[in-house]
Amino acid sequence: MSLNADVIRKDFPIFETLAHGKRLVYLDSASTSQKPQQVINRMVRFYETENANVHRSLYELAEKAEAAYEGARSACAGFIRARSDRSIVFTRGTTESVNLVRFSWGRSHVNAGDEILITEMEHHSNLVPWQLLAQETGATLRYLPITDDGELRMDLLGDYVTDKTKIVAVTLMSNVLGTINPVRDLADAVHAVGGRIVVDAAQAAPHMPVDVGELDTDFLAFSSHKMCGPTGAGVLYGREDLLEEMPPFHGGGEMIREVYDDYSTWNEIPHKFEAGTPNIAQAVGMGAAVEYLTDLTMEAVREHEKDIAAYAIDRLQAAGATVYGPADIQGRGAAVSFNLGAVHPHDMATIIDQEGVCIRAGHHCAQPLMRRLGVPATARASFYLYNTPEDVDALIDSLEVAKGWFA
Ligand code: 7TS
Repeated sequence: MSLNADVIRKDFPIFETLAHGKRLVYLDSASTSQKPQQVINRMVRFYETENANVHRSLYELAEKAEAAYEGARSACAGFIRARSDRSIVFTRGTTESVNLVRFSWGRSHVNAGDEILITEMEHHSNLVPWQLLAQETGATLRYLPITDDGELRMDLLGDYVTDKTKIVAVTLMSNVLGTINPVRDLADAVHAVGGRIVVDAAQAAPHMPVDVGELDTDFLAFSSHKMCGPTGAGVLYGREDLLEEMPPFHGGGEMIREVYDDYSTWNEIPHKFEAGTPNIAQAVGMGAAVEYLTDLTMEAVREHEKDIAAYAIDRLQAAGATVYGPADIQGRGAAVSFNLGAVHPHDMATIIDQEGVCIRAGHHCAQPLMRRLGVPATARASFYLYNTPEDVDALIDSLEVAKGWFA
């Protein structure tokens, strides 16, 4: 089954707006996606007819709010094929999910002399938390290198996963290179030495089917706002037995069972990790986004993006751009980073904005990766289910305008 992006676009009201009087060509979905009317309507309906706090009250309205909130949790569990809703902790997004693992699992399991393994292509939010954990525990942070094509050096795994490795933290899909990583092989390697794996699925969950059982991952993080949902919501998936034995992250209301003057006992999972009033409407909106994507099927989303990314890469290369990341479309997603001769990515993004084209330029929160690629910055066009070949053509036309400025 394939997607009809022209039809899908009609679900997204933002595409009725113009950019500098021109058709809006939104190529920055790796930063944040646009939102369909179905998700917007679901949040409005929540506030108009179901709004109350969750897990506290015995009246009917609060039961409606709770059903909406917990329904979203079930939708998220189904989306990543988790066996139980108890594995789904709501957070503010990927960054908070990774930090939850850092503070809760990390501080109780990582000690001086241990090793934490990440990769050269991590986003800062799956890098800085581990750098901080290493600094506070005396553990060593190691980086699995990448090839010039932007693939992990899996041939070096034997040197990098050792009997000291406590955590491997890796992205399933790179936000800069688009690379889809062989996460299952990393999981098998770290499990063989008794360590745990944390998967950053911020870019993968919106764009391809994800199955936590197939990946055999211990933890997996993703953000609602990159997958048609609102900001302020996200998920930490954790294996139930690990979440059970982990200490709380934040302390406060909701996460306790009994509180005495000098100690407290904890609520059951996942509520142990959801202190205070959560982002209820955002979680409900995220549930609606999951339903929206599930109706289309993630297989169809992935197929559409393979087509559009392949077309974009062809046209960019024909226009003289250097495109980063794997050449084979089977091994990559639709975030396409590139540089075009002497045109600085920031100048390019500013010039093509005048043509209605939105791309991101900079280090993409991956400064160590930029150093590895030997560039200060790249331009990045990232595609999603609502992008069409017409958008690619508009990008290429706008790049010709940018080239003209520097000719
Ligand atoms: N991990 C990856 C791979 C990401 O691409 C991002 C955000 C994050 C983690 C952090 O997600 P957050 O929702 O907690 O902020 N990436 C980008 C990007 O590529 N451009 O802007 C944000």
